[in-house]
Amino acid sequence: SNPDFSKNAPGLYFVQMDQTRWWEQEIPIGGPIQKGQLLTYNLTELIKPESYLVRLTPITRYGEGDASERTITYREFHCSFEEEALCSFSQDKSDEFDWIRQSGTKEGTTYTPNTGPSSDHTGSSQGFYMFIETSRPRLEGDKARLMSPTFNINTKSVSSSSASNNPTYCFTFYYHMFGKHIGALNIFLRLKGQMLTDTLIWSLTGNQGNYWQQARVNIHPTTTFQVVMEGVRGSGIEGNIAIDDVTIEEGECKDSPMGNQYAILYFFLFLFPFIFLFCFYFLLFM
Ligand SMILES: [Ca+2]
Ligand SMILES: [Ca+2]
Repeated sequence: SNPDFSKNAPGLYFVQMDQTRWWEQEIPIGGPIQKGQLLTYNLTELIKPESYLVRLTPITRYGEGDASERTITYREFHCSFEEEALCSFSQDKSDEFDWIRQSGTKEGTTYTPNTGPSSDHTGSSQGFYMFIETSRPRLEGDKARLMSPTFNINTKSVSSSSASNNPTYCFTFYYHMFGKHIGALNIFLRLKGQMLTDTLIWSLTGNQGNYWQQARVNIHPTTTFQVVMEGVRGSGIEGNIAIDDVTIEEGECKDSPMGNQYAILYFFLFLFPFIFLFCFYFLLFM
């Protein structure tokens, strides 16, 4: 007999590996569901461990069905702001204004000419990014803070030779700061110990040109942490600051792969005349 989900909701249980506690959530189902229908559900309250064990139990009118389990592992956080859920980034409520999610096409948004990117970091005008709108009623010095989801530190990955006992993470993002009234972009590491402490880990002020650039910062959180991205309004309306493609990865920041490609290219361009001369010499005189 076909299970009937219409009366009850499947139960979703998940456990953070290395911890013993199960969280339990009920997934609300709007109406009867069809065979083969894809249901999606976002787990939002997670703090980042190495992996989760997720168990899904259907609850039908006849009782609980067979549960299925799956382990979900991830080591890297990446947010390109393509989804409205913002990868569980959240807006600070104690500041003056909010970051806005927008694509290069800027449909349905107010737009100050000559500032703000025409495409997201990937070059797509359909791609989304986050930005601060600095036209009225914003005033100089107004701040908008965007807070990352909360991450657990992975104490197991620490090498024994390391002097400190805390793992290193590489935090990267792309920024676009173009306009004559650009204020500042400040990045804080927020430690969520017994007290909240914010430490400034990166800051840039003023016009940086009409293109996306990447910032890379090694961070050394000692406890559960968030990264807070703060845009500060400058002296006028041409000061939209945009960000995109935020990542947090275990380990130290590496050189960008682009840099390495250029290094290899320059190496061969440098060698080419010598190779050419050698071949020429070989053909003529050997
Ligand atoms: Ca994007
Ligand atoms: Ca805000």
